[in-house]
Amino acid sequence: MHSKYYIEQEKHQQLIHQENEKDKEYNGWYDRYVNPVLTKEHIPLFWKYDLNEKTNPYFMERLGVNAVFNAGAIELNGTYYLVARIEGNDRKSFFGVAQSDNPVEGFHFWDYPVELPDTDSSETNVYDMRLTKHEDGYIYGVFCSESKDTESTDLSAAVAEAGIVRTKDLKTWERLKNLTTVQSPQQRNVALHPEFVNGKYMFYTRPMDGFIDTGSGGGIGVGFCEDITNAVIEEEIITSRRKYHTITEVKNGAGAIPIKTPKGFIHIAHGVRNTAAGLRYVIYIFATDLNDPTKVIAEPSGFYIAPRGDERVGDVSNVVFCNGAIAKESGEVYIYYASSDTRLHVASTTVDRLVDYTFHTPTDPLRSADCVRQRCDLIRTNLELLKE
Ligand code: M1P
Repeated sequence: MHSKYYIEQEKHQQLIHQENEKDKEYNGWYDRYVNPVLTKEHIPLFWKYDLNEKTNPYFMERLGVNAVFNAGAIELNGTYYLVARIEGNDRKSFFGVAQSDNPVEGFHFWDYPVELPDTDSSETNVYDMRLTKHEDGYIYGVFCSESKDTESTDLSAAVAEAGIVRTKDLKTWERLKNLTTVQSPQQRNVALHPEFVNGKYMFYTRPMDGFIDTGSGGGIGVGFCEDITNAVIEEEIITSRRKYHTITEVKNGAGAIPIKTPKGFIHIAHGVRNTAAGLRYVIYIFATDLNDPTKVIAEPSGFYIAPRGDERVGDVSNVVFCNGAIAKESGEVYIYYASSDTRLHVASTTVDRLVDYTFHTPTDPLRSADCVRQRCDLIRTNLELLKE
């Protein structure tokens, strides 16, 4: 064993065991935590270094890791699991399971990353797994499966599809056929609803014309299929629509698996707008009807989480992105969100607070004049109250 290993391993252990605490920022919606829950430094040393002094005299990383971010999340028997997107220095992403007994600290990776069944040699990259504990008894992982677009002369042209795996223990994964959406050539940010709807599996989709461009795809859609082992969606119904001059103007996409509350399913999604400095990704909330999950029943105005401070800088700056949250039976909610495609954070709230936020935050009136009227109404009422 190389002597440097012990020095680096000590630092690694300190990082994994460091306590996390709530940030001082207040908004009433949630608490952010000071430390990220996963970073590239959380990757075990034996994933990166050859530990043998003879073959690695300079103790160099042989297979570096560039970033750890966008994680699916699930609680099983009181343990918290994150299936993170890990990006090697070679740009390829893969998945790794990290677990902890505490939802805000102590996450450590299993000895090996996930080796998904390799069923298609044209699949080049996989990322962003959403984990659904489905009422059929399986845990499903739905992720982006990316291949080169062989019909284009552009070297960067790619095709994004939704890959589907299922498991009972996060260890043995059964690969199913990729999702087919008859109306949309490409898909990303696809997630599986946890319940059957009229006896069918329901997916949240994000129809796209191209790999980056959502083009004519109007927003987040839903679609149904009978057979999950050959999932074909004939028709996508757009629920959360992209709108002009809002946080979703360029694109949006499903995030965490919706949280079932007495008032509706609460969705933690992402919205993208353009700026002179490039795309800005924020997290927003909307709710759908318990009896008709295709129907949006609440759309609070604006963003719920936006990149802040150090979160704003990374490989793809000015991005926050969520594809995993855990809602405990006690009502506590942990939202795992990544910043700037580089690291993973947590924010904590409760179902009650989420419901209050979702159903009592005013909707976006879509015009400055109406927005200022909306704010003046709030100010007037408050000033009256302050006079009392
Ligand atoms: O780089 C920001 C995000 O971009 C993609 O999201 P979308 O498809 O909505 O543009 C995803 O690749 C995601 O992984 C990434 O965080």
